[in-house]
Amino acid sequence: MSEHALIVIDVQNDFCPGGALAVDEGDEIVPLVNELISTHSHVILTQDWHPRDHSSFASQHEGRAPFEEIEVEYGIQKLWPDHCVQGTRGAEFHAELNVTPAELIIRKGFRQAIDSYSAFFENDHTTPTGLAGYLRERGLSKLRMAGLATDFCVAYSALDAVAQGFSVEVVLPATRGIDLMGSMAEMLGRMREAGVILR
Ligand code: VGL
Ligand code: ZN
Repeated sequence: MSEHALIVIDVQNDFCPGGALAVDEGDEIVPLVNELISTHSHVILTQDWHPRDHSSFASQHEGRAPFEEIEVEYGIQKLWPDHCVQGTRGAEFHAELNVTPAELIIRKGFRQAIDSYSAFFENDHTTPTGLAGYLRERGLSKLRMAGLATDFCVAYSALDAVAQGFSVEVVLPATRGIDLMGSMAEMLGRMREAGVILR
């Protein structure tokens, strides 16, 4: 068993084919993620968990369409199709994901007015989710990440984790990206530069 804590990011129906914000081949990572889950003694899951009127939804902004950007208090916010609404099927984990061994499920994006890509901080980069404190109290300093989407929630989680002093590996074959306007290349570059190990 690996001593790394495995953090499985947002393997939820809405990010898989047929879902509201489908990532190409998002479901294809599930067997590999399950293999990682079975070889790690500490498994943490994250779950994107938005209220129905979440401010990151284009539907909440008159005249705006998904994937446009708007300016908000904490900077630029990309607008998304309604996705991962609390209590809906789209917000549930993929049915084949082996969630049983998870020690912690961390939900994010549940505040109406602020989005949260990272498992560590909301998009204002100051509101913590509590994950860093949990990991420190548990003595877990080496992290390995997999899940969806490579260039959003996985990347921002990895960047925040290194900034918080954790060592971080991202298992790329166990991730898939959205890739909007070059975001995949950009975020892979930013992760590499920050010292994230890309496997
Ligand atoms: C995500 C966009 C909006 C993700 C979540 O999990 O990468 N992307 N909400
Ligand atoms: Zn979201």
